[in-house]
Amino acid sequence: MGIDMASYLQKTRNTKSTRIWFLVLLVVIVIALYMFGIIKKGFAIGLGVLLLAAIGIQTMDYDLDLGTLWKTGSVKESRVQHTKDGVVLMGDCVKPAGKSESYDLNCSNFSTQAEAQAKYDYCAEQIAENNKGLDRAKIMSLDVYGLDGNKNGVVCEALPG
Ligand SMILES: [Ca+2]
Repeated sequence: MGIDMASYLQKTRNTKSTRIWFLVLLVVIVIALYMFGIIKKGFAIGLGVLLLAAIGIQTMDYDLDLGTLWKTGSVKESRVQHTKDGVVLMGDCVKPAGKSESYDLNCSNFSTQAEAQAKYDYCAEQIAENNKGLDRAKIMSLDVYGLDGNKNGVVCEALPG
């Protein structure tokens, strides 16, 4: 029984929904502490805002690297995402979830092949930097923005050079 519980906790500890519920619980506690007069209104509001922001971050399809966020102040640059196979994607090379995301890129977003290739190469470089030991073929197969249908490392082959 003890072991089951431990493995259950191990499994749930890092899942997003667990973290969100934990944060919601903290919000409830802050509200309760304020209602019982244990903490001051300003403090309660401050904490509440922080917790709600944390919940907002958790509900996105990526995490934020807080160190980078602190340094750059940019959410876009601080995005961190782990693919199914454990590859780390960072910053504006994070793979967008849906096609509607404003930062999703398609070949139609570029006017020349070189422009699209530059973006792809930049992300391939970033991925290599953040994932030491990952080989080139694996990076090509990731094709973060889906610009390289045949995964040969040359993107948007239909665009003018
Ligand atoms: Ca291609």
